[in-house]
Amino acid sequence: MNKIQKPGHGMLSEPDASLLLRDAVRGIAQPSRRAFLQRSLTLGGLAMLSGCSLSDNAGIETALMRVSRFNDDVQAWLFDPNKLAPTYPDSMITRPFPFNAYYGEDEVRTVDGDTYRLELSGLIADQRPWTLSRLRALPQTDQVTRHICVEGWSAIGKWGGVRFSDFLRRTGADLSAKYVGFKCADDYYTSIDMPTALHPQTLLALTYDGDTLPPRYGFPMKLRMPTKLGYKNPKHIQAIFVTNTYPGGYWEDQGYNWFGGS
Ligand SMILES: Nc1nc2c(c(=O)[nH]1)N[C@H]1C(S)=C(S)[C@@H](COP(=O)(O)O)O[C@H]1N2
Ligand SMILES: [Mo]
Repeated sequence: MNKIQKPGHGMLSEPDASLLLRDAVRGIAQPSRRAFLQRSLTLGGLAMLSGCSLSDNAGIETALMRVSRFNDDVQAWLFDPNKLAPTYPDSMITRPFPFNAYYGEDEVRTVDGDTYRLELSGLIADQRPWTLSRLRALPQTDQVTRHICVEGWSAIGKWGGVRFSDFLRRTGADLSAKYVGFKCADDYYTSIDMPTALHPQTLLALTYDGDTLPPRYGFPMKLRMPTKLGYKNPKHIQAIFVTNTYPGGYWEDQGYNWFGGS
C-alpha cells in the first residue's frame, strides 16, 4: 500500500503480536471456533493463515495485513459484534500513544471547537446539528482498550465520551438501517455496520486519557471502537449519516476490507 511508514511505531514486537492474537481469539464467541483458533492462531498459526514468514517484524506486519484482508464474510464469522473487547488497567496505557493518519503529524487538522457543529443526515429523525457543549452535556463513559492498526502496531489507550448507541437513539436514527457513515474534517471517511454502531463499547469519544481529545487524536471528536481495526475509527468527525446504501471508506475503497474486525 502507499501509506508512508512513520518512524517510531511502525513495527510490532513479538510479545505485542502474541498479545493481540490472544485478545482477538478471546473475542470469539463460539467455543468450538475459539478452541480451533486457540490452537492455530499462535504466531505460527498466523504464518500459516497468511502464508508469510514471521522471522522478522516486517513479516508479522505483512501477515497482519493479509489476515485483515480476509473477506468480510470470514471476518463476520470470526468476530462476534455482540461480544465485549478486552479492557485494561490504566497502568497498561501506551505512553506516548502513537499518532497515525494518511498524512504526517505536522499536517494535523485544526478544528475550531467554538464554531464546530456536528451535522446529521440520512435516516435520522432529529437532524439538528450538535455543538460541542451539547455533546459534552450527554452522559459520558470511558474505557481503556487496545487499538490495532493494520500497519503492524497496536497500543492501549483511554477514551471517554458518549455511548454511540445512546446518541443514535436520542437523535431518532433508524436502527434497522444497514450502515452509519462518517465524514471527517480532513478528506477521510468511513462507514460501519449498525450492530457495531450499537455495540456497548462503541463511543463518540470527546476525551483522551481524561483530557479533551487533542488535535492529533481527532479533536473535537472521533469514533472509538475496540472491535474494529484502527482505520475504521474516524477522527475529526464532521458529519454522521445513516443509510442503506453502502458508503465505503478512504482505505476500504483502496482495497482494505470493509468489515475490519479486530
Ligand atoms: N480523519 C481521519 N481519521 C483516521 C485516520 C485519518 O487519516 N484521518 N487514520 C486512521 C488510522 S489508519 C488509524 S491507525 C487511526 C490512528 O489514530 P491515532 O492517531 O489516535 O493513533 O486513525 C484512523 N482514523
Ligand atoms: Mo491504521
